[in-house]
Amino acid sequence: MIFNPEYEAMDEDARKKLQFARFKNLVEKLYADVPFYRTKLNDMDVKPRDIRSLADISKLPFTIKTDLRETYPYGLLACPLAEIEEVHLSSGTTGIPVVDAYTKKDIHIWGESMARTLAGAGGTRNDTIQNGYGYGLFTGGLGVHYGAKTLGANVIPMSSGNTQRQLMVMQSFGSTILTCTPSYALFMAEEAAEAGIDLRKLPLNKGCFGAEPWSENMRREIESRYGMKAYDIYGLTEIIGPGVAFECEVQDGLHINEDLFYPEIIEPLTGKSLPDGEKGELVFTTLTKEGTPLLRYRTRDITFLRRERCACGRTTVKMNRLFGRTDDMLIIRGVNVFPSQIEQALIEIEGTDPHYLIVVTRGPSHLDEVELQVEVKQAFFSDETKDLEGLRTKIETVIKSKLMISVKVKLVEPKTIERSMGKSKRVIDKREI
Ligand code: DLL
Repeated sequence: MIFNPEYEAMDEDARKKLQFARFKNLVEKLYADVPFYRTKLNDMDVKPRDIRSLADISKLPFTIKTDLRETYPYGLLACPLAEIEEVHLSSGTTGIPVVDAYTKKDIHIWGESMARTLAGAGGTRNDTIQNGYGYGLFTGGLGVHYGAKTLGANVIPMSSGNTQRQLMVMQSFGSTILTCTPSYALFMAEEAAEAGIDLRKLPLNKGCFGAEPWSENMRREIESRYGMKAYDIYGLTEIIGPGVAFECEVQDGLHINEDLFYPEIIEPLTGKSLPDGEKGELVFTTLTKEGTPLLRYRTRDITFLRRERCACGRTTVKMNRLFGRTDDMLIIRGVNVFPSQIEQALIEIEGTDPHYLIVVTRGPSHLDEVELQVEVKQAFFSDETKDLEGLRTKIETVIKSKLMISVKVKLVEPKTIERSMGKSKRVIDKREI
């Protein structure tokens, strides 16, 4: 079912006109209301009146994660603070979070874009949606929640974790749609098998999975274990959260809600625009956002765009499943982590050297495990009274509280982690997904 055919199955010329009107409006608003953007446009000698077509977007500056960090928390606000009714955060490179501030209309549009997403998977008001994305600052929980409400479905706000209870609820309430990270879906399937629950016999028949990389292999595995259809959904906090793009029942590429988020693909090194079909970095301009609208935001995600007639009837452009990122961001159990954040935490702990190695694996449980190897300082190591166990626990606690991920710390002797003459290798990612 197409949730909003007026926009999702719109004639392409009409959509282009709509996108242009919204885009022009955005540039005017940013120039008038956000000093950060006014300065950027002035520096490039561009004025809102120079925007005469969508193609003129290439005259405008990009926005990058550092810009968000430098303007934290409210420097990019484009409306009075009193208009903001909700704020979400996700990890930034240095531990300064990325902020998305939503007005009433932004929340309404979030609900709309997520209702489209759930309907893309075949969801209707008759569904019971078991929402296993984390509720809180992470956008997954509330994003799906608002979408379910807009769709008119029944939503069970489980949040992530508490697997035994998830399985109990799934059985008692006959959940028909599961939403969570794909790795958590597989973990739950393992637990169900151990508890002797045959998921294929439950009413559950579809799931919307995203927030981390996953593969066709994982899709096949989830589909066969649950006896359901598994759909890929994509989004990022900076733009809105989930609701940016989603797979339809054809399961071949993700439809971008392009009346709301204008996509471009660029060559990461030069910033040059690339044509449809060519792989590069995905860039979004928010077309309707009021709280924290963004111009040409560089997502660091790599994909290509596909403009083709889809059998589902939607006319929106599709993005391919992601190929990876242009930066070193890791996603550990759905939490975004930059190696630099780990380094920052270690610098503050006495007794350690900033030489470390992050080894990520995905065990038989399908959940991510992190071993953090840390070099102990020579002086600490030769100290008779050294308390290695205390130091290990301390690092684990600090990382947990600062980065919200659990790691297993392995302390190693000074100078044992391989040094590099160039870019040091901080991460060994052994996950096969
Ligand atoms: O992960 C929003 C979301 C929630 C999407 C629930 C889907 C479902 P962030 O925490 O800001 O937001 O992380 C955004 O996660 O730039 C991608 O690198 C990655 N990501 C998100 N969806 C997918 C996906 C949410 N379907 C970052 N496949 C993005 C691969 C994904 N990577």
